[in-house]
Amino acid sequence: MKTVFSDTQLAHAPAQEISDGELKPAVEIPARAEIVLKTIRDRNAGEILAPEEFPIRPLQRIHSPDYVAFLEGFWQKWTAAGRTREAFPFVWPVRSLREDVSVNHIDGLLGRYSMDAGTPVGEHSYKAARASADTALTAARLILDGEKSAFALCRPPGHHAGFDFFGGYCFFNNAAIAAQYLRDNGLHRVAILDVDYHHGNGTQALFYDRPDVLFLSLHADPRDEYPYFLGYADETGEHAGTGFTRNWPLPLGTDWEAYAPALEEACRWLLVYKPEAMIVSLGMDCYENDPISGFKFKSADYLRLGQRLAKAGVPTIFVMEGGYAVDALGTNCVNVLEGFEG
Ligand code: 6XA
Ligand code: ZN
Repeated sequence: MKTVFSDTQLAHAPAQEISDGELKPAVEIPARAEIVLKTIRDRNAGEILAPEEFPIRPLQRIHSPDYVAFLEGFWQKWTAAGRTREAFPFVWPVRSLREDVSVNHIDGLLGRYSMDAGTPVGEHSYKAARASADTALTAARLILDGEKSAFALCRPPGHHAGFDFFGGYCFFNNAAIAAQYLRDNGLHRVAILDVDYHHGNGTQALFYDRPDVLFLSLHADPRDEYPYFLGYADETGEHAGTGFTRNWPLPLGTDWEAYAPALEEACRWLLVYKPEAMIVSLGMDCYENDPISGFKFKSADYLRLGQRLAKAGVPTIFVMEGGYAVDALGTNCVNVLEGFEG
């Protein structure tokens, strides 16, 4: 399977993040991509290509132009305000505050365009996130050109990012951008299967009222896990999209044996929907030693995951999302890709 990746994606290199009431070393770091690349090379898991540079248009099919412009101009505004370190939002237009006002101050803008304080924004975040989206788009192009599978080694990740907000380490929703690109280039039915440990709230919301992109997600129960406010089983789509979103919230401590039946159900929905292509939002954070997660996958389970996904028989783009046990990340990720290839 071909892998797409650009060194520009390494430029987003946060030092610290806010978690557990302190500033801790960031976990969504360049070493994640580097270990995956190294493992692909060591195991001869296929060619590694640089992405094409796409114009801004495919991103703006998913994200608002003002949000994209905010990210592009962010560092200039931040430093003009005298700030020198990476940024964290801290005020949001929640219930009873106004989202329709256009604020000037960078702290207001940060809150307007984010969902959490856990996502550091730095000097190179925009260009790295653009390159990450280009990586997903290039993988989509490979599928349109007839490849049966492709791996978009995306980082920063994407599935929490919404129409006009970043969060959960995500800036541009790589999987959604790829799905929309497939739709805009002749495919009629696209499925997104999100197997990251966290619910892909951004992806779900972007396609919630649409029947042309099926969204299926297995994840830790949001009652007990980030992002807390979306990903419940009663969310099944709305308007024309009614029935085209499905969520399987699973309890903390879930292992492969407990996960597999939910995955079978999701695969049955795929079978019914008959997508022309599938995008797998591939997080490796269900792993037992993941530092921020609570599932119990073993490395061998990632081979099983790849094998099961291959049985769906659909052209597939793997888009990397989370997974923070860096030492095992390469093994777990390449296990999926090799399991898929058989
Ligand atoms: C809170 C946890 C962010 C989750 C990131 C992730 N800082 N999402 O892996 O899939
Ligand atoms: Zn995750």
